[in-house]
Amino acid sequence: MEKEQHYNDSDIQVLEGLEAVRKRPGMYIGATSARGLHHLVWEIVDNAIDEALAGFCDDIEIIINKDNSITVKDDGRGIPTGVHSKTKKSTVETVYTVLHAGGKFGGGGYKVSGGLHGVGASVVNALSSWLEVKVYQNGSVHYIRFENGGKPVDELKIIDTCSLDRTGTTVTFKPDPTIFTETTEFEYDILRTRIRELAFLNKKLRIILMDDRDEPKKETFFYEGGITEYVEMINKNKNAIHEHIVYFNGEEDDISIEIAMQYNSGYTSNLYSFTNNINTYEGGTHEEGVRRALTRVINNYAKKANIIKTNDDALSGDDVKEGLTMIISCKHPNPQFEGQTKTKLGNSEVRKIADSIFSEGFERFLMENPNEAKIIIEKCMTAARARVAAKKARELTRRKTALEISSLPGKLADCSSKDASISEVFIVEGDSAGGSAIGGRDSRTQAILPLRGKILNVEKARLDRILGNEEIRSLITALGTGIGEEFDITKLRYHKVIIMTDADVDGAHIRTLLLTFFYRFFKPLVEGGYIYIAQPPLYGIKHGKTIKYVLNDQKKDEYLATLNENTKYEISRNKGLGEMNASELAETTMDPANRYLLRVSVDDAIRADDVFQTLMGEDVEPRRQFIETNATYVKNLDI
Ligand code: TSJ
Repeated sequence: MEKEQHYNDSDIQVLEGLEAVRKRPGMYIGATSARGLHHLVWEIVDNAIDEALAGFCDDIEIIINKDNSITVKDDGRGIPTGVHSKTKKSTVETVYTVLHAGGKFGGGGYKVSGGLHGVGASVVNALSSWLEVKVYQNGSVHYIRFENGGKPVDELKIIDTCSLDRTGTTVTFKPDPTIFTETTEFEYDILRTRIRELAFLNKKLRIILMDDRDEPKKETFFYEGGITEYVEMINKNKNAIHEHIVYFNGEEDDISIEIAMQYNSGYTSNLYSFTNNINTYEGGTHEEGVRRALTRVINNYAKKANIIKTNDDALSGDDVKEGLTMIISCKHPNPQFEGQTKTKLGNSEVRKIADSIFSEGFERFLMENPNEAKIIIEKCMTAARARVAAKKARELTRRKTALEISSLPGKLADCSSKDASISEVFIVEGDSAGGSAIGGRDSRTQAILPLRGKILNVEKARLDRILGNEEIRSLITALGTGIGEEFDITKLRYHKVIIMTDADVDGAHIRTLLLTFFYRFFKPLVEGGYIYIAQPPLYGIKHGKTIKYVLNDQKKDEYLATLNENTKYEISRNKGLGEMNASELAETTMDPANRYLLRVSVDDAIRADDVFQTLMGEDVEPRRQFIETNATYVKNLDI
């Protein structure tokens, strides 16, 4: 009864707002998959980061609790606890119940971070079974709890005292399983990757991540050097070719730009840009400004040093980024995000600011460090020579395809459909798995491409050698899009490109190699969501004459619970796809009606690149460590 007395007209309006979020969660957090689930955490963490950027918070703690609820804690000023003039309720309650209210309270804040849609706390509340807030302020602990998708149980109340110097906000929420039907289980590594990134991007901010579930974990992320340390980490398993990590920063019209860079002996570039802590995967004006300046400054230096004599010898944008690891971080009070995934910075004024901050700093660096300058220029000149050689190699492959018109690779068992939108290709390791897959496929829409052994380590080879590799060439021709300048997504022959490897470390390794290859050479396919990972079952449960294959531990437990108590059974861990016969493979892994496919995102590809570096880099030590931590699975890995 008491509860009902709280509700008046404006309450009803508010609840309708949150109801809209529950009706169409995808509109607010992108999806209700694992990705959307983790997005909830970022919506809350962003608020704490804002408080840190405003200069009032040094420590943030994120805890995955035993029940898969999440706690986010900061030591900032605490959300204002007074009555809000518009809603006549506490600001805390307002922030959590009015759409788009987040961050706009109290004023004076420099709102720079922001989630996918920047909608904040009320959306998280709407999509949670329950959510609790504690605000520590002026010696009091203020508390409010919401239940059933954002309904306040009571108004904001003081429940305790605390020491006067204790301030901050603590939020705990439990995602609603009726909304997140795929999963409500948080993945430590997903949270870890982004939290570490946030710590790199906001130097001197300390972020602690804890996992209180079965395997307790605790890690602290704190980087005095910010993005300089980020570059150092990326290059850790590569060979840096010059000593200093070059760092520049500057600010103009409230727009600040930071750049850190270092060349390594590899052939690919690792260039990541951010605006207000958001990864601008699609680049934009900050990136364009820096790239333009990099090419110009290096060419000018090489001309002055008489290394380049004519304009024909000028270095291209690709030449100067070979082996370059670079992070660009921009903070902008009013960013315009454009592009297909809204991850491209559009503000045109940033181009010139980024250009001038980078070129002034880099010119001076080259002047003051002639030895490092020489190493860098030489690296770029070598890249330019390789570019000319690669062009010749590519012309060769092109002429060949022109002659043999539709020369699909012999190993490809193509599907009969020519409609790419319903066609899929399974990339499988080895001929025996290939045989099972061919036997089990629906030949109308499913093509099979068996690869022999491991594909080339693209990190260690230049384009001319990569194009010379047979496995890679069959992959490229099977996909149909061409590569590099010729890439044309409309020629893609299958809209699902499915990596199907064994459920063991060897399989994971090959999957990683393929993901890295796709990320490096077919990025639009990764960005467009065309790349998938098949999930072969992890276990076989044999009882009597039947064998039931199950995807993972959870499904195993679920299935065992359905068996009679005295039923005898045997569990085998599936080692290879080849161990299943064609119909078993089809039923568990390939048939669209039963299978589980994972769609690969750019984040996954970046993480794969990380693992890849660990496994394939020059350094033995990190590889040894990786194998030690994953020792239980590493039986077949030949090192
Ligand atoms: F919004 C939220 F609930 F998601 C959330 C907010 C979650 C977490 C973990 C922290 C926060 C938060 C908000 N931390 N710190 C603040 N700060 C303010 O809201 C605040 C305090 C004072 C003033 C002021 O001008 O006096 C302004 C602001 C924005």
